[in-house]
Amino acid sequence: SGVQAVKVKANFVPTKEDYIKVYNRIADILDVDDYDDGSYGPVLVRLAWHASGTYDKDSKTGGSNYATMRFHPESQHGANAGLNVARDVMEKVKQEFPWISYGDLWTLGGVAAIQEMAGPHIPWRPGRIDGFAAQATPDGRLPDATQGADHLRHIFYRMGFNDQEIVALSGAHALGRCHSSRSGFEGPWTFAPTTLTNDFFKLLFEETWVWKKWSGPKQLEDKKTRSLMMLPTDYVLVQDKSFKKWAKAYADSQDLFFKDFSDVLSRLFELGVPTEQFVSPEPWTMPKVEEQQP
Ligand code: ZEM
Repeated sequence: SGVQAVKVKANFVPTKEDYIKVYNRIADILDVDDYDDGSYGPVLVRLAWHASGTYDKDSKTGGSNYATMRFHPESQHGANAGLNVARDVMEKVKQEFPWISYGDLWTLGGVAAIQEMAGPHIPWRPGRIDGFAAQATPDGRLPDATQGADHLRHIFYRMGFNDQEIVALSGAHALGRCHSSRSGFEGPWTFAPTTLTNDFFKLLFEETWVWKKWSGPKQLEDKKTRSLMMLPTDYVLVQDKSFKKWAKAYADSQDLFFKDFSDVLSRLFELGVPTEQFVSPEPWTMPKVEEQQP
């Protein structure tokens, strides 16, 4: 009977193999013909980041645990404009794997997207639980791209990150693009926005950046092709002395960037999750599709 079927499902305890199935499903649906640069990958990374980056280390509120961006008003916060696209993509996966929590699904989506876009492994483990609208944090916890170094430090120190980690995290802007309909800004940071590289840092140093003349918010464009962009907060990474040291190190070594990016992203995606909730004492390495046995 139907009652029995529900009972069987409630007793289901997923293993690492089950999470790999979810990973593979996400990997399957990343590439599309009719969206942006041909991949949902970048916007899925942005969803995982915005779900996690609301964390405040002092009050221990926010972070990826409760996936509160599902609810009004957090879903409508200005910083989250356009992330309905990513939540809709993830919802299709949720229908197929209803046992996974939204927080686990969204962070695993970020991990799968980065790894399948040629990035490093991002150690990850499940354990986030679905929460309620009342657990959402107030608007204003995510960074504002029009601001400077003080603001970046204020926002990221609150999450528990240091200058080196702020710079490493910013390297995610090798991926994706700005949409004037979402943030007001426009354009990609690199020529290969669906492949993770250290090009974001290289371009910051190698190109001449000039203020774009347009009616939109203040952003920079590369003088040579005028097809790439930098946000004011990206540009401070080569203006502030402490940030610049790390930006140069990452421009010089993609290996160093990948190692530091992996470490800091793994931590970012676990912000706000009580340790005892995790099903395993250490994060797992989820194999890329190309690394799995056929
Ligand atoms: Zn972003 N980001 N971000 N970011 N971000 C945008 C897009 C993307 C800032 C920011 O204001 C913006 C991190 C840090 C910071 C991604 C990942 C990560 C956009 C464009 C803006 C305005 C949104 C749009 O119009 O669609 C600021 C100020 C940051 C402070 C340092 C961190 C950390 C990230 C992940 C680790 C990604 C992947 C995108 C591209 C999304 C897409 O749809 O292509």
